[in-house]
Amino acid sequence: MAAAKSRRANKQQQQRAAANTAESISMTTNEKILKECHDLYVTEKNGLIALGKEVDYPLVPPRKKITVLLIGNHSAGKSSFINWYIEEHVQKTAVAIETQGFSIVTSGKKRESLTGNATLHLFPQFRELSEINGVVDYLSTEVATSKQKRFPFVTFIDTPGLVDGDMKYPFDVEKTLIWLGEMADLVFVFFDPLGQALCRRTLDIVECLNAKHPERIKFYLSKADTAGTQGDRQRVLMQITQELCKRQGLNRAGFDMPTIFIPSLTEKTTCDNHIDEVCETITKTIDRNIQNTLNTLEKDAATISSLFHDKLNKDKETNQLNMKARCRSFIVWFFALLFPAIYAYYAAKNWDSVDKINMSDLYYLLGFSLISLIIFVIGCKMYRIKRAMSKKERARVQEIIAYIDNTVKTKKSSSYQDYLSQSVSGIDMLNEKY
Ligand SMILES: Nc1nc2c(ncn2[C@@H]2O[C@H](COP(=O)(O)OP(=O)(O)OP(=O)(O)O)[C@@H](O)[C@H]2O)c(=O)[nH]1
Ligand SMILES: [Mg+2]
Repeated sequence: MAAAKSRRANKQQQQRAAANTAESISMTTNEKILKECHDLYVTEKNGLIALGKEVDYPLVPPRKKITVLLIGNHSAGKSSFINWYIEEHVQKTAVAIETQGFSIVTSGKKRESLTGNATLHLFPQFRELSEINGVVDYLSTEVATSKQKRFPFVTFIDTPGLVDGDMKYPFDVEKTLIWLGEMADLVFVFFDPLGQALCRRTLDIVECLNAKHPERIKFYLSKADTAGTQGDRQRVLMQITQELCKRQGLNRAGFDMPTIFIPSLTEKTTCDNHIDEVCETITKTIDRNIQNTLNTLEKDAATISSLFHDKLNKDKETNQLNMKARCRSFIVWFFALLFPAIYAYYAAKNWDSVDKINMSDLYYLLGFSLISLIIFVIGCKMYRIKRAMSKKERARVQEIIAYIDNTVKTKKSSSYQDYLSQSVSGIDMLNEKY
């Protein structure tokens, strides 16, 4: 009996190791794709961000990870879910109010805990949070080395458990959660059966977030194993759904609230566990992020290339206009010189001696000189030359266009192929080409 049990455990271990290896292979490809895309944006020489600046097309580097925000009432199991997902105990969990601030859990090379300021350095996208009084003191980051599931592509934000009543937070918790919810790719709302599942604060925030990005919000009945019998669970679900539907902003069609629980935290239960669906939702969002990154790269490369083409065309136009302006001015200057020349010719022809020069000749001379001067000034005014690119500058722009059209676009295509080859067979990909 014991031997059979150990054989089963061994088999399970082997299966898990195999699954992890398979996952790490696909992860390496995806990681490689995201890194390559990121590098195309940030490299010093010919980085898309630097090139975009030259043509007034501001760009931000693509995100390597998606952000998942977990909200819910106190003790709903938010921190336990993160620990379960990454298979590492980085977040404190207990029945007492545990998470009192905002904790960012991200993957890295070394286990490390960062304070608020260090967090803002690591995640500049959160800098705006410092405008909300007191938040930075309650902000931290946990860097974990886990490579489990899709953790290398996810940044979790664990939030303080919400409670109603007199509980005072040392910062504006609603405002902070709404701000975080707007920048997150996914917002998981955990309702637990025993706790204050219908906490007004949680519902207010969810309603506010749902108004803007309903597709990002996913509701779960967490710790579902603690709900008692199947009938009790049904009643809890009904109660929560009714309470949610009372709010106009949350009364939507196709409402779904899967039941989830952490397998290791439960004894025997007959409850259905849909925790794998949560992982699937994360995986789908990561995959969408990779596709979005590649699509954005394609769009940005095309836009920058066309802006540099415009720059070349504009320069060509400027050169043509400059040439026209030069020709016009030269013609006008020619006439400016022609009048005094004709006058000088006739004067020289009829000139006998200095004594014979009379006043009218001098007036003619002055008149012609004045007319020439006026024509000359008109010529100068017409000589309006705009700055055009030097030969060297034109060559550089052409080089940039060639780099984007050849190197960047080729890299994007090969990255797409690599990405698709993880899920689609070679034959299908060949068909795609035609
Ligand atoms: N039975 C069972 N217990 C769970 C489950 N998830 C979490 N718990 C327990 O519930 C308690 C609270 O879990 P936490 O993960 O700390 O909850 P939290 O939402 O982070 O709580 P706060 O940080 O206070 O907001 C802990 O004692 C966990 O062990 C679950 O799925 N099933
Ligand atoms: Mg917690």
